[in-house]
Amino acid sequence: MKLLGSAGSPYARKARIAMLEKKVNCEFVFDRPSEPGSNVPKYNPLSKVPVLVLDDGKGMIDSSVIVEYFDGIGSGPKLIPVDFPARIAVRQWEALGDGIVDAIVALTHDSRYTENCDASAGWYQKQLKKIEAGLAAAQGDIGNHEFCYGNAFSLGDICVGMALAYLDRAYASYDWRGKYPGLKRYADKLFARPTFQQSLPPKA
Ligand SMILES: N[C@@H](CCC(=O)N[C@@H](CS)C(=O)NCC(=O)O)C(=O)O
Repeated sequence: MKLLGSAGSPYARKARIAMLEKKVNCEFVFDRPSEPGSNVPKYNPLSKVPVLVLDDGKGMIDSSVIVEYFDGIGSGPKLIPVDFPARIAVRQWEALGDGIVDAIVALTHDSRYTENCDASAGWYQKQLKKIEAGLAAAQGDIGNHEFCYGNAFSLGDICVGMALAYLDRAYASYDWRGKYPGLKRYADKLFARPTFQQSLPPKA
């Protein structure tokens, strides 16, 4: 099995952290779909990463599906709880983390975006509002806890963590640690986790 992902993709990192947490025997291969010669389109008709190449040569797509697959075949504690209400709560955290990432991508990939562009412009404020409301909601709900949900690490922590880490990579001028000190406290511990360290992308 091979997990294909580009160095900067937050969704690829989400799947990679899940793979490491669940001790799945799978190789992570850097592959950028936009580059000529990329193998991604062979396995994902949408040409996006992550994509998991299974031993029978078939591709499995979307980080959410891949994480659930790793959670099913890997060892160690569940990333997605079995109990229904807990499962839905963790999936909500996944949706929040992924949604913050979507807004960061929409803001920073807009052709008008530069570090010095007009931050009062409507297109900028629209995405910034989503990012800030998402961060405020995460900070409020996490409070002083170590994890998003309950007393254990879960997929929710992977998703909120990869969103915060992606802010550092794609939107480095944004001082989320200063604005959301509760998230800084939470992330300091989360980022020190071995699987977050092992999946650190090479510098942009
Ligand atoms: N919902 C997908 C999103 C994947 C996604 O948007 N990947 C981006 C990189 S972060 C990508 O491959 N973009 C290339 C493209 O859209 O052409 C998932 O969770 O896997």
